Amino acid sequence: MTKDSISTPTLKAADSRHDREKALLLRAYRLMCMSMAMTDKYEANRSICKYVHSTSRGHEAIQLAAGLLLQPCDYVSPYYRDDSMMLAMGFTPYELMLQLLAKKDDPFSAGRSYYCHPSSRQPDKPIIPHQSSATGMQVIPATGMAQGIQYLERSGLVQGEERPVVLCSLGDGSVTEGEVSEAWQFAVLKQLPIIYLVQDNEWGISVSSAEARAMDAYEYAAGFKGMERLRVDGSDFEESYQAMQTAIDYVRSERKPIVVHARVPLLGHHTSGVRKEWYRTPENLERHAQHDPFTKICQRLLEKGVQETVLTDVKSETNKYIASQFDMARLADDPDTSSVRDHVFAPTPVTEEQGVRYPRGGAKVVMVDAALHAIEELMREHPEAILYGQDVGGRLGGVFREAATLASKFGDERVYNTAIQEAYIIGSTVGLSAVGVKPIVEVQFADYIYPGFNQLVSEISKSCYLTAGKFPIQALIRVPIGAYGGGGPYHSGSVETTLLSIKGIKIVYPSNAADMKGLMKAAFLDPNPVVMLEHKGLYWSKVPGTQDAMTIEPDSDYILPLGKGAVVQEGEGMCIVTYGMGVYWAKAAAARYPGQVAIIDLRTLFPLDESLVFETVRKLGKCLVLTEEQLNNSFVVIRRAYSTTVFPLLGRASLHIRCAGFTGGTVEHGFRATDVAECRESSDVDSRDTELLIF
Ligand SMILES: Cc1ncc(C[n+]2csc(CCOP(=O)(O)OP(=O)(O)O)c2C)c(N)n1
Repeated sequence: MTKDSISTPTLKAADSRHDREKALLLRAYRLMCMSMAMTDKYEANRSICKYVHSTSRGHEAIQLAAGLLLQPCDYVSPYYRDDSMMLAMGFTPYELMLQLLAKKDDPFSAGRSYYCHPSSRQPDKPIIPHQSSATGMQVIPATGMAQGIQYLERSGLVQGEERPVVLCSLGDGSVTEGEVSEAWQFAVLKQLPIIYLVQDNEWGISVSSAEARAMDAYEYAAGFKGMERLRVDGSDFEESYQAMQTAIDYVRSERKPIVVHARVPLLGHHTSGVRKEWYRTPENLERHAQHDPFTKICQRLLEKGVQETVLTDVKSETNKYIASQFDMARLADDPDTSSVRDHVFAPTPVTEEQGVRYPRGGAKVVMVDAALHAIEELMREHPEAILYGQDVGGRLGGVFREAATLASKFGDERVYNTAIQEAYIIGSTVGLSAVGVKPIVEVQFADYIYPGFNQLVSEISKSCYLTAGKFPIQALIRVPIGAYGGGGPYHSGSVETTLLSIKGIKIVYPSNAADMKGLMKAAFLDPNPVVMLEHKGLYWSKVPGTQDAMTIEPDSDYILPLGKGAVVQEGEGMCIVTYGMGVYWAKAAAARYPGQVAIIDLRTLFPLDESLVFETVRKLGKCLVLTEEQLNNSFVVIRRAYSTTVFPLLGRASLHIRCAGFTGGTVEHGFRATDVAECRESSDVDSRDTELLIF
């Protein structure tokens, strides 16, 4: 083991500890036998294993050391090769096999996910949030857990002596992912209590370390000032145990980050589906075999005076035990297919509109302030709520002043700037949510949500479903959106269709101040991830025709559930279904036809108020869908629910209109608001029994 600056007593030095060490070695040996027997069992039964799987063969020593040293108060993000670590933390082979075979009682995902993709809230073990298959992507959520723990400790929201650490485990191949860098930057900047354990077997899949990197993880970590580092031979159990003890003690006492770089051989296949002999030479396999942790641990036990017969007895007992566990798991119930739709979302407590929307004598408020006041009231009531993002801290309070004054009211520990790292901003909410902090984060412009999209898709949206409801992600993600004030191609974008393609998140798009405040409250109280799209052109009602976005400010108790649209105005002849800025374009167009045009403001794009839309369309027979999105591939056209389910019944025309680049009263290209009405007239003339798409 080499180390930067930490000093510890050596394990082998103290004779008085001889028996304890022998017992520990024997314990590790037994677990190693178990995990090896599992690898063999799975290999022999590949045809009945539901998905591809990886096992820890070759990585056992470092994983067992880590798993044995973690405490129930700790948090862990194991990766797909960490089955030995899982055994050492106390999970049974049977539990792991239930996931391998996609069984109903799989304690991690109820049969929904691959082998060794754990998640757990068992009280006698470390907490494990959702683990995805995306290599390296767990580093941001895991760092978010350490960020949350630090906040809870510093704000006095946790009592007691426990000082939890976070262990984030990953392969060497994943360290080259850009998101690892965002997480490490944040961890060293904030000095978070986290151990990054990199298991370096010198392979990605078939990509060798020589092809993939100019430096290993230990060398790379040197660039992150403030990151402590350890190197260890991860095939030697005693050395691994000592290194992990050192690392865990350091983080538990110093509350600072550390990278442990463990060199390990890869003795098994990459996965059951990608076989080692396809891409590794006999020489390479032989070189790795020389570092087999099993050979090493046997050797050490013999040196310590353990009889060889004891070792062979343990091995054969373990083989029998694993065989019986596998037989049991194989016979366990498969999931009930009726449960396949369960757990996409956790139930929300907010189902009804509550509180006073328009208090008597109340003052009018612009939308941006309605949002600000909602956040302020939430943060006052919930000390576990924090707000962060680019420029939202005290100096500026957001580029739209949408978070102005919050840092001075709640302090820099609760409201702060982050670097330009959208992946971290979004993905860290997974970790914060797992430790019980309620994050409100901001992406500065909708156009820049894309670097965070991976976290939204790979980690956030799937967490509730793939943990069978154990880890819904409570995350409120504020995103200023839309065309306003000459923003141009990178500051005016609409992203709702792209967001709507993600199953497992909710999307809110208010069009006025009262809705903004009520929906912001519901979004925060929702246990699921909610993206709040906030139109920049409506923030101050400065765009001509958007004065109605200013409303009387609702009382602090006002909450508006997600998924309920509003009838903005009644009309007899047709309806316009829209949201956000579209509401004001619709009103302007409809003014030419008094009493004729009903306008529906969707307010939430997912969940969608389908019953309101369908009832209105059924009643009026003509519908126009209006959006600010770009011309091609908007959800209003992709989603043909209205035309396929409603219009065929009526034999009437449906009309989808999309206005691109419209910046409130002026025309960049595309339509003027009045074009909407003109299109309506043309549909009366010649579009009976057809669906008309107008570009
Ligand atoms: C983001 C992402 N890209 C690609 C893959 C496909 N993939 C699965 S494992 C793997 C190699 C990972 O290597 P490493 O991190 O060193 O872990 P090891 O399997 O060697 O333990 C790749 C490329 C993935 N799962 N996720």
